[in-house]
Amino acid sequence: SISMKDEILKRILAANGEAVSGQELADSLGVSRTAIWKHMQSLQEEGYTFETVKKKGYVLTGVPNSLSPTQIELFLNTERFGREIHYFDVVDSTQIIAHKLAQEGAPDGTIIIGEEQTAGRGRMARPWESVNGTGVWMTIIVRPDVTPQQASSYTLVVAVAVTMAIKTLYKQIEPAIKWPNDLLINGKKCTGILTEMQAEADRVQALLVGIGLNANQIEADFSPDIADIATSLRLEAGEEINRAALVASILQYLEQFTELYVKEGFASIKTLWEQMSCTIGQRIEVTTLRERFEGIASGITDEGVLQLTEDNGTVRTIYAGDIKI
Ligand code: BT5
Repeated sequence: SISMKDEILKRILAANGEAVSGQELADSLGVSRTAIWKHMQSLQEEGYTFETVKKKGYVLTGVPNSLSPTQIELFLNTERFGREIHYFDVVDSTQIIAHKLAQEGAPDGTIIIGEEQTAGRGRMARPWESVNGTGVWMTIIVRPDVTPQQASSYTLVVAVAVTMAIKTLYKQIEPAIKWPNDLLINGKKCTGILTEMQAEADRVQALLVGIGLNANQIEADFSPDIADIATSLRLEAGEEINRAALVASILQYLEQFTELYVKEGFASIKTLWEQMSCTIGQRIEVTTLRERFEGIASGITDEGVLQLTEDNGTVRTIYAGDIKI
């Protein structure tokens, strides 16, 4: 079971380089010595390395740079978000798996993570580059008690949560939110969000919140298509990113903000969003499915709708689209 393995790992980590004996672990956890040994084998398969000191026990010598449930649970501080984890080495798209799991009744806060995606996607079926082991390619199944119409602003809530997590862990960088679903650092995209929905006419059954976050890529990891527009946290922060800690922090902020959003609507998060946004006040070009507008991004409504003031003074409300700053 995951929790026993986590407990063993936690105790070995807490020992801070001192040896922890298998017998001691078995006694204090109330399981057999063989059970402990099996869990140690399984941890080794996940990439943890140990030195066994004769007669003394195990010393942890290395942790994997992975997003395995064990790694995430080490940092996780939430009630529901991330408490059910589906973890894969390779997937087509975590969105596809999430759709299926949501239909089968997966609980609120279930997450799906792939180390690599072969068909990662953005909005309108655009491709999303998801190189093996470098980023966070995750979908969260969220079941908020809101109407489909209200849910359209949820992407903005996610953007605030991810920004908070990044800022908290890496004080030297500050992402800016580009409406509706991008986080930029120094003008380059480090995160994209894709929110899909399963709903009835008046009730959301599930939101499938895809987060694509570039964590440890170096320049050579980006294809020529996006080399000029993409960046990673590592490139900007100048240090290796602990993806598991980052995922745990994103989940914690998202759980908090989602609660607020369900109780009080997007209006309760709007001020934070405005502070983090690089869109408001800028001259922008908006492309929607059918039209193109140009003007000043003059504000965001309590419903999360973007307002654009054209040069002739006409105010347009933009529900969805792409903007160029
Ligand atoms: C997005 O779409 O930005 C939403 C991306 C969501 C990806 C996550 S990963 C987990 C989950 N599973 C999935 O299959 N998807 C979600 P959009 O705003 O349409 O932007 C797409 C555009 O971003 C592409 O056309 C490229 O120009 C650019 N792009 C592609 N991969 C990128 C990357 N790794 N980093 C930065 N930009 C990228």
